[in-house]
Amino acid sequence: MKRVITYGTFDLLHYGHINLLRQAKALGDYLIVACSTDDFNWNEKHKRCYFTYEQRKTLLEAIRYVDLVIPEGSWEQKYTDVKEYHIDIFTIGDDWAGKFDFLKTEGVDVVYLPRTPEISTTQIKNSLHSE
Ligand code: C2G
Repeated sequence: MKRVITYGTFDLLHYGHINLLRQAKALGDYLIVACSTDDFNWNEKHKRCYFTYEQRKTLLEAIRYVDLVIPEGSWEQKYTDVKEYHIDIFTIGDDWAGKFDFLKTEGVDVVYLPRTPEISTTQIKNSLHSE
């Protein structure tokens, strides 16, 4: 039973997120998604989400590839998460390539997946504003 984890905000859920989650699940048998809390988004990523954490969590839990959603409240929790959830593979989009290689020292495979280039939450917001 290979256990996979990935992290993200997943605001205004779109097909780029789904592509990522489908590929993440295909790496193993069980996929955990650590969804950034509203505080973490604002304090650490300076992102103000359209949907609240609870709304984003509900959306993620409805995706067939996702087995469990947990909160992401800090950058550092990855160290403890991979132990607590017995993770075999950490994965994330390749816009983060190289940033989480330190997890290899925790005995975790690190896989950067290809990001879907033409779509982003920011782009969706901007195109809606310009209409
Ligand atoms: N993603 C993607 N293609 C897109 C947009 C996003 O593959 N067009 C991927 C990102 O690479 C990431 C995931 O979808 O793996 C979630 O993206 P975001 O919500 O933007 O997450 P991010 O702000 O990158 O947060 O600790 C890590 C952070 O929480 C990652």
